[in-house]
Amino acid sequence: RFGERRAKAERMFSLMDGFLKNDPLSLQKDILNHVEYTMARSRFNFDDFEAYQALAHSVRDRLIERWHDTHVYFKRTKPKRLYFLSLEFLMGRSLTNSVINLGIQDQYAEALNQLGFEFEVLAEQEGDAALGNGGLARLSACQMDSLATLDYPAWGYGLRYEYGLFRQVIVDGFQHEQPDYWLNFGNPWEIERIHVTYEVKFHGTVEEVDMNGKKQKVWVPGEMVEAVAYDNPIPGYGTRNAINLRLWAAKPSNQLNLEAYNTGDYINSIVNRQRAETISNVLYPDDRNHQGKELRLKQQYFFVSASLQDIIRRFKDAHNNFDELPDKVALHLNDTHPSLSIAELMRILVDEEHLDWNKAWDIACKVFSFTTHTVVAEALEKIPVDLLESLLPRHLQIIYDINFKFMEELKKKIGLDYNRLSRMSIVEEGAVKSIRMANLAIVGSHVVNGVSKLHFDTLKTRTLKDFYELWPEKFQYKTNGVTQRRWIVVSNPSLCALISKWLGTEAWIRNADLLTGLRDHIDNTDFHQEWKMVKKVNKMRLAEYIEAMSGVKVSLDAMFDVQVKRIHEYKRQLLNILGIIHRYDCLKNMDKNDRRKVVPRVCIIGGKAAPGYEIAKKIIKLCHAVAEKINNDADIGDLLKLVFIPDYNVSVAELVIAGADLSQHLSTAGHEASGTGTMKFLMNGCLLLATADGSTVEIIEEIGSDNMFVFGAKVQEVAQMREKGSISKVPLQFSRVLRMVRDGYFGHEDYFKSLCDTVEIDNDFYLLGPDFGSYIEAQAAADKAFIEPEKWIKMSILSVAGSGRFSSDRTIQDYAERTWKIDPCRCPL
Ligand code: AZC
Repeated sequence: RFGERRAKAERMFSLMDGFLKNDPLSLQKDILNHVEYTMARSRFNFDDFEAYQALAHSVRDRLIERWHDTHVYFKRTKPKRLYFLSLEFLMGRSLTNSVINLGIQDQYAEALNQLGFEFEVLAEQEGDAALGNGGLARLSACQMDSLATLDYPAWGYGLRYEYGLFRQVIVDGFQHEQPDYWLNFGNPWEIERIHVTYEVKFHGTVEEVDMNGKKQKVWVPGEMVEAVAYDNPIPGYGTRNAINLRLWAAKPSNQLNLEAYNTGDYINSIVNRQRAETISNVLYPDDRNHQGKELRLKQQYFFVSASLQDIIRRFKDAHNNFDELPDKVALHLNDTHPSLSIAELMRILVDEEHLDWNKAWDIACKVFSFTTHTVVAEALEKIPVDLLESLLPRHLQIIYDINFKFMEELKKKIGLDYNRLSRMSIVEEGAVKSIRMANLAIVGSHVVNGVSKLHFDTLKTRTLKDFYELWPEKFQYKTNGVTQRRWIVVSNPSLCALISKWLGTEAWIRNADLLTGLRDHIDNTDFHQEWKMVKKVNKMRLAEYIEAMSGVKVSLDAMFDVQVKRIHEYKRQLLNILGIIHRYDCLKNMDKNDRRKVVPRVCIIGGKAAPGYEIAKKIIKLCHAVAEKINNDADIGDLLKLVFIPDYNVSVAELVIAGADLSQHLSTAGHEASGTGTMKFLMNGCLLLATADGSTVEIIEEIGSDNMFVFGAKVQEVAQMREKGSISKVPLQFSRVLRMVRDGYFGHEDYFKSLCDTVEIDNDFYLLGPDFGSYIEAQAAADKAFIEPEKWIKMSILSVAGSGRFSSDRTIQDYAERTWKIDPCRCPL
């Protein structure tokens, strides 16, 4: 039999002529084959979208080769693996990123040229994969890119939502949400694995059975759903490795409910089965508030159960003793969303693998690590006990058991300090008895991470103080990073070429620390000229986009000033808009002579508001109302424009960030855990106007506060100001612009009333009033710097030169060494 198998393998091997070839002619043949055999279109008649799809399929073939080899290699060498569990991944587009990471961009460009197509034009046909909300989700995507590039043996696990984050449509200045049915036209980047499926159980009861004289809990489920795997290859740059992002979709279970069929209700039983699919249907569009929704909990457990079954199966294929689990598997919880994994792993180890509780717990704690992305304790997830009891009865018992043991241990350490015990308990006894997911994650993990130095300090001294005092050794931070592959190489090709030229190497694409080399040319005027040209080209692209989206023509001489991110009160887009009103007001009161000295501005704002977040939606409307007034004021002309870019997403970000001169990061100090937009703008030579919050504090350390515009209350001051009340510190200009809004200068005064109320003196939680004066000063400093192009360009160069530390490669390496304890595993060529 062995001989037979071998002969078969040899024959198959001889039929394949090695790897796919990457010369332009072979690429052309492959693309045309896909036009004909995959798209079923005629080779003489296909449009740009079909060309994109055929192109994507040819890239996918090449990805699959590497992805296969990488798996085989991991399987053979059995390294310790990392499993990155996240309910959200904001991948954006894949085409350009893939060909760049595969190292075959030029070949493709040439191949397409000869066929009469332009690569960039086809790339525009791709829609975004938007399986996430904001910072946390894009961070996961950047980290996957770094894991692949640094050769770590890692897999990502997530959910394959049929509807990604809603599409934002603006009608009359109001946000409307439309479904993002991103799979409508097929998704060439995924591989459906119809044979990789697992049953996921819900509801039912827990029974106790006698097993060889030992009592054993058995969960008898009331509902079953099937999880099907969809694999998304993630290629590394400058390596053959391509890792996997496995996303689960829900399908009706194959375990037929025979009774329903036999009782004759055939139609209804099919309809009921079909309902299973709703579990993975839609991404919750709320990025901060996930409290107590049954479907959300179902999604979380569906995800956790499928992923853990898959992980444990793979572990058991290669190892036969669970003692080895912590040496072979690291499970990372990206925020609290996958925290049920801890209870699930305990259930598997104790109920199914019959390990003793203490042993299982010891293993679990060694395997899990956790990163929190939030600052305020109130934003931490809670699940009502009633809900959990009905949906996951066995897990509730396990969580109670975990908590009981934890409380016993805690009492031994801190005595009967009931206040503290109740704060730290996993179970919250309140009006609604709930499970605190963060507490579960902390208790069950061996490392708890913050996402910036400042965030870490906040966790230690405020949010997680009790836990920090108990287990200081558990707490770490890894300052976030973003991938320079996506945020320079893919999105800003002209800057990429310029950097490589002046550094004399492309090595910075794998080692961003080399960007500091740009400092060597800081006084070179040729370099400055080229730098300026690059920004100009990118501003042209952005100006065209703005005109197409909003009809507003903008001047390239103006400073492009951008604030793009989710709309939140703490991110203070309202401060920006009030600042713009102030600018407008000043311009209106200026004589001609003075106006001549003014730096023209194009203010660009973009971002989505959670559908139920009233105040955020009012901010969007206010932005449009103000824009309408300003943009139609012929007297002001090009001196000031305001545009709202609708439907902000990853691909829009690529365009906007590359074309920005100035970017704004205005969170009230102490509220932004990190912020990663800062890093993307920094890498693109855009100057930052920012509060000393989150990642900005570390950016200041790296490039110096004289290379950016820092303003506003510091973290320590914020607490004091809130205590004292801050009436005396609110400048007159602030009251004046607020009055303009209240008095209906921009119309809709009734609608904006509640928005204005949020920043009235006694109500101004995010301190817009007290920070207004220093905000206006920082804006003036930016204007002043902009009229000295030499100075501005140097600041811009120094921003990029200092951005190396904010590469996700650095973050991932740090996680690998200090948290996950994994080593690179590089698939040989
Ligand atoms: C965000 C934080 O708000 C942001 O400061 C941080 O940079 C980012 O995570 C990555 O760590 N948090 C979220 O996006 N949170 C959710 C639930 O979406």
